[in-house]
Amino acid sequence: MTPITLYGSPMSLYTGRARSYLIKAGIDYREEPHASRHFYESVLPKAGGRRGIPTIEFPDGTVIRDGVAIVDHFEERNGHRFSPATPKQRIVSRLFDAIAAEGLLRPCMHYRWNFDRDNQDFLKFHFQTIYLEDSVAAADARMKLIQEQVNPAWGVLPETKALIESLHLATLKKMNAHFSDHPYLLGGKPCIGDFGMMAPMYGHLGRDPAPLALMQTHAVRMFRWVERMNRPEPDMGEFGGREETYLEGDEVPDTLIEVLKHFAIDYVPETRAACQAINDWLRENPELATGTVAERGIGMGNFEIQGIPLSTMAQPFRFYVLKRVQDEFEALGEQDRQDIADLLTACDMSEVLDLKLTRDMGRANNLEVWL
Ligand SMILES: N[C@@H](CCC(=O)N[C@@H](CS)C(=O)NCC(=O)O)C(=O)O
Repeated sequence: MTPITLYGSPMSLYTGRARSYLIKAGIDYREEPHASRHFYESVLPKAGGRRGIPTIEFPDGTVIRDGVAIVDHFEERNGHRFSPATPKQRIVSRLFDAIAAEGLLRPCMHYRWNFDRDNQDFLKFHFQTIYLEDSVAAADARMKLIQEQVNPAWGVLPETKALIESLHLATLKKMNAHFSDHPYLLGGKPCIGDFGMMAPMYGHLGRDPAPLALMQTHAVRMFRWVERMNRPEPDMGEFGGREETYLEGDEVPDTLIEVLKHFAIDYVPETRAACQAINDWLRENPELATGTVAERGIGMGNFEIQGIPLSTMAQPFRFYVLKRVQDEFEALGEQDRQDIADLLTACDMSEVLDLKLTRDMGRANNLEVWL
């Protein structure tokens, strides 16, 4: 059978999630840069005109843009192979996906862009590969734009450096403790949350020279998880005879609760602030037609973490992914909901069930739209 094409880049955050899924699901694919004539002429128009990666193309020419939609497509086709069946594990899997892919951009950008000596040549090469024409100048312009405009909008500033670094070192420590006991988040098999975690933890934090060295030095068991997630076999020999299954009895290990509690420090206040900023905007724009494309950022959310003030771009997509956790929760019976509420309280995360946009989002023509 002809393989599918994955348009992506080794350095890309979101390609890391889709690639790992394709590998673990045993789907035959070939990865290419989104810089060919074919991409611009045939793929881009079908991707809603948004030149984002990951985007996949099937041999029949069908295109799916967006990592969440790509994973959804294959989960649907393979009987939800990487979605746990029990309530707590289902919620935790989706919650990791939501936090990891949308809530860890600050360390990703800080460790990529603020370590010039270690990362510069490496990044230049990679940025040049994503342009077809005038690639040196195009890469320079893109890198400048990210450093001058994107990073500040995501709260990567000199005054947040110490905070970002202390939070990331604690992330490494806590995840390392978890992956010392378990090969994957929920046992002997990856779940949707593992794939989400590959977004920040591979392309940026587990591959760029400076943060990779940090992970290898401080979190070797976590580094092994990153490797494992990019291999088709279970690759968990050091755990000796582990079954390729999720933990029994809907168990969520304490080590994972510790990780979520740590993520809550940053994720909860930022999500609360973004929710308010986007809902304010929605209130001011009641005439927005159904099907209007949801922009990547809508205004700024203001909040504090450990006494440090931050102002960051409020992203509707954060809620597009978080809503999946909330929908999962609302579909459960009363007892399960109570158990989940207790679990989330233990993680300092109970608020995430209530942080909702006043308008839902859907997808049309491979773009996120307001419903
Ligand atoms: N929601 C998308 C986000 C994809 C995305 O933003 N990808 C980045 C690279 S990692 C990109 O293409 N950025 C370029 C752009 O948005 O123009 C997903 O989950 O796949």
